[in-house]
Amino acid sequence: NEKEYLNLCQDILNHGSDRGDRTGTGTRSIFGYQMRFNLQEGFPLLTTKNVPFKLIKSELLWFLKGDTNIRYLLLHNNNIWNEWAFKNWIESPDYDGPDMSDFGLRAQEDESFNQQYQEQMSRFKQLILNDDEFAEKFGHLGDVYGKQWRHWKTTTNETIDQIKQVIHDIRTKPESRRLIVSAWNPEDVPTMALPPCHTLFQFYVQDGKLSCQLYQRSGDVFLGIPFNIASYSLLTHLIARECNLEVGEFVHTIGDAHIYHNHFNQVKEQLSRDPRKQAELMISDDVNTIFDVDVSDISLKNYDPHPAIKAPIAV
Ligand code: THF
Repeated sequence: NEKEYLNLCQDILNHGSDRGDRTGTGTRSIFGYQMRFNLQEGFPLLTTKNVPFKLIKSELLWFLKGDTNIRYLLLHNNNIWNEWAFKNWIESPDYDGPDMSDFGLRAQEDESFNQQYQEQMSRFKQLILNDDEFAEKFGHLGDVYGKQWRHWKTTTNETIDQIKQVIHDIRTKPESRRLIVSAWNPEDVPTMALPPCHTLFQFYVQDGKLSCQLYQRSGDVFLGIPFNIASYSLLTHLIARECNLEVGEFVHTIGDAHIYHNHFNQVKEQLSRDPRKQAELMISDDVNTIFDVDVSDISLKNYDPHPAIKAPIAV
């Protein structure tokens, strides 16, 4: 199972093209790749490095709540989306600190700048947590996943709850070939902090088992993809439970699958490690519906990974 991921890494290192990218970091990339994870064999959280599952849980529950404000994530000690909200603040007239343009790259190259950046970032986080008006103004990432999944806006000013709809359709028309949720809304793309990487997913029911395929337009293979695999596998478990089905497969299809140049050493370290037995996912029996599931209702049994491997995120 985990071999699927390790093969992808090796394939990019061996056969990828070195390319520039939006973030200025540089990547090695291939186009069009598919991995399959049989969810009956265990939960596909990577074991060749420690992947922080609690961050994956709170991010997915944040999407499922239809929330697009990072305040919820910060309340759960989840910092993975901070940079994108921070960018809105430092580019606004309200920002009164030192120049933060291009902070992602400069923080990695210049230690004295990095200190300034850390100071501004912690000020930003405190404001989001403690100042309602500030959080309302700068905590939103635009019309990202939560908005499109739960409150897709129509031309007639109604909203479509794609998650509720797809659950209803899975229950009533399991053979449907239209069990789709789309996060890609061309009208909203220009105002999103980051246009959705996980563009569209589709469900499929066979022999009482629910499978899910994700089309991801762009994948940061070292940092993002391990999160995405676990996140959509968890989503498949949650939706299956809601529909009284077993889990089938998670099929992960990626457009531009890339490794950032400053992640190469980390990937090689990871490839030198042997995968261990997969963890088991546990969802509390107290959960009635996935719309009121809490982070504490979801846990892993027997997750025994190799140590974490640190890497800088490209912004
Ligand atoms: N931008 C880039 N360049 N890569 C991405 O994967 C990505 N995401 C989201 C939005 N923009 C992206 C954010 N998802 C980490 C993991 C997922 C993220 C962002 C950051 C990360 O740094 N993970 C660390 C642990 C971090 C921690 O402990 O706080 C890790 O080691 O896994 C694609 O969804």
